[in-house]
Amino acid sequence: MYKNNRISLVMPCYNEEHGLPEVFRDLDRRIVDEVIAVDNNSTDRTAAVAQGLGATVIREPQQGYGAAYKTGLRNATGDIVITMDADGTYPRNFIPILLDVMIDEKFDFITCDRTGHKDKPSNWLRVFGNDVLNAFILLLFWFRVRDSQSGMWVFRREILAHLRLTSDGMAFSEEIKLEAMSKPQLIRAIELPVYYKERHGVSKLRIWRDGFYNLFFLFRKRFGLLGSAPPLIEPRPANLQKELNT
Ligand SMILES: Nc1nc2c(ncn2[C@@H]2O[C@H](COP(=O)(O)OP(=O)(O)OP(=O)(O)O)[C@@H](O)[C@H]2O)c(=O)[nH]1
Ligand SMILES: [Mg+2]
Repeated sequence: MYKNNRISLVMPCYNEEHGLPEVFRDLDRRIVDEVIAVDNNSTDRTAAVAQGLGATVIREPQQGYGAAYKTGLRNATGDIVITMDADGTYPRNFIPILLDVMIDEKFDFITCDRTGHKDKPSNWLRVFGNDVLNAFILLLFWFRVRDSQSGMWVFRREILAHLRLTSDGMAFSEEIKLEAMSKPQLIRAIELPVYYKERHGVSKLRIWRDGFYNLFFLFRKRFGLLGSAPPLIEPRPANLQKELNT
């Protein structure tokens, strides 16, 4: 619990037996009530390691970062959801700060920006690819994001009722930002800097393939070629929503 909010952490996990212990090493379980590890057909000991560390393991047979996230987010029960990779890259010790900003400043969605800091100088191709995708988001959707590919978000679970999330792949990361940050009348969103470390275990990112797929995805999203997707959760009944707002 944090300031009377139940907190869920959701992580997509594909062969992350080496990354998971690093995530839990400094995860404050007094704050995070529920950890959901979505095991995506791992061939290593991911599920056993996650369970041993106290996570709830959910298996998602459909391969992909987005497919794993959709299942994990549908099953999260917290008032506030935090996401991160299961590889130790995102800072667990920023969680209370991000929650403070979200709760005290009344934000609904925070996306974390890694571009200001890296433990080691990063692969230039990844930085370049991220910048290209950020530029196309500006061009096509007319809003600015510094790190469109970041995988750490903090948000009120109830906003999921307003998001149309179609991607089953790596483009899920840019899509959740497009959906959340393009509805300022409904969802108060902000991008905040965090630090980012070297990952434990092997990277699943296929730079060229995922980069072009994510670029193509932006065009398909912009021109309505993705079909529609139902929201991951039901909207709260209007009478209850009114009571909450009063
Ligand atoms: N690529 C990929 N990742 C998956 C899948 N299912 C779950 N994941 C998880 O999605 C997260 C992101 O993948 P990473 O390999 O960390 O990709 P990345 O963060 O862009 O690259 P790194 O900086 O090298 O970590 C990790 O926690 C993976 O375990 C899948 O089917 N494909
Ligand atoms: Mg990662």
